[in-house]
Amino acid sequence: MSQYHPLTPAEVIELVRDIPDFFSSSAELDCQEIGDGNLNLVFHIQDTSSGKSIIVKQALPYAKVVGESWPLSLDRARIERQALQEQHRLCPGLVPEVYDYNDELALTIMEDLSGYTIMRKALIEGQRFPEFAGHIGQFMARTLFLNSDLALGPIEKKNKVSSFINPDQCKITEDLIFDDPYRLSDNNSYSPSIEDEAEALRTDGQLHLEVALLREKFLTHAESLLHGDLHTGSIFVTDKSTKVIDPEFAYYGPMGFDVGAVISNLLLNLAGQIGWIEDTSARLEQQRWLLDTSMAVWAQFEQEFRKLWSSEALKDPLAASPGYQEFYITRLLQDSFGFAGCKMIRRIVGLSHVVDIDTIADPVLKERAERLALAIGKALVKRSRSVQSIEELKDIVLTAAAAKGESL
Ligand code: SR1
Ligand code: MG
Repeated sequence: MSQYHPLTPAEVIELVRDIPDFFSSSAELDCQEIGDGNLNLVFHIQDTSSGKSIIVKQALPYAKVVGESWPLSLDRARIERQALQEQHRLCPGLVPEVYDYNDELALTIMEDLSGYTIMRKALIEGQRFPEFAGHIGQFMARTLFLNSDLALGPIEKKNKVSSFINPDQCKITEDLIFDDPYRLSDNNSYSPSIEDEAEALRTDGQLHLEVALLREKFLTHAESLLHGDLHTGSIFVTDKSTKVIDPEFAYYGPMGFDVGAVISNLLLNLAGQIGWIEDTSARLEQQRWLLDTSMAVWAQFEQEFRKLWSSEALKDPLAASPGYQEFYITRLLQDSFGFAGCKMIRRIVGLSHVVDIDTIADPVLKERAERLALAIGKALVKRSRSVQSIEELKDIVLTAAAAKGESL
């Protein structure tokens, strides 16, 4: 079975029986393909009597969301698996465990997260997760700091950069985040009611300059091993626990790309609440929680990052230079704002949207949410190079909302 082909559920069952000490030899196994993402097959296998379960994720050699006309390298499965193992090593409670893998079949066998909910879905339902900011702040601080030049020696760092070269996935990001939204492209999709907004994105020179500078960072700043696609669909939650999955876009890039991903997805949900919570005061309360949580994500990340700087940046005497840490953190904050803005814009007019906004049934409310998300996204990009404090996030969001006639 080792030659690559997309597996059938029957083949998957055969494969997982070989994992030592997991299922008993007499177990009745049920296997369902449950993948609802853009790129891969995901199989859920369960022992029907004990309930014990496991996940098998297999990469397809093309983008499932588009079809075989968009080929993708299967090496991304190896990259995803190695990134998962690395993230699990650094944050064992925040990442599922990898049990086994087969690089030829482009598959990873890992811990099942039944009992968890996809964060995006939970946020749409109006749930809140008080522990989330602390968990994700710690995940990002540890994975980003400890894989950067601040913590690694020069040879180890370059070896890591080379094993996480991920060209096909990076090209998807370049095209879908930094290119398509700002030009006419067959990849784009949005309803005709916001054609004026799409047209404005294509003609806004000030915005284009900022996006060009952010794209340059994405292409050239190999600061750390990123998750690369850290949206709320890649995060599983319960009241007390958070697990980060799906790092198939992992590569060495600018740290703010991950931080911005988390913030942007909370703010996309904030905009989407226009269409989800009818009662005004309940909606405002949820939106305030989302804004406060976006700021708390940064605060928790910054706190943990600074702690690591004090305890771990020992290999680099220059890391203690006066002012360096402040400069580094401020630049990281600015990058996070800029990438957050780019990620909001692409989810409204680009190829791949978010259900937080896309599945709002009332077209009028959906359009209001889209316009609010675009206003916040554009303001984040345009303000990114001058931002000095996370407090400015509140001002950006409230000002953009007021300009669109939305009270927050
Ligand atoms: C063709 S893949 C589209 C998007 O799905 C992934 O989650 C990434 O965000 C990518 O940009
Ligand atoms: Mg994904």
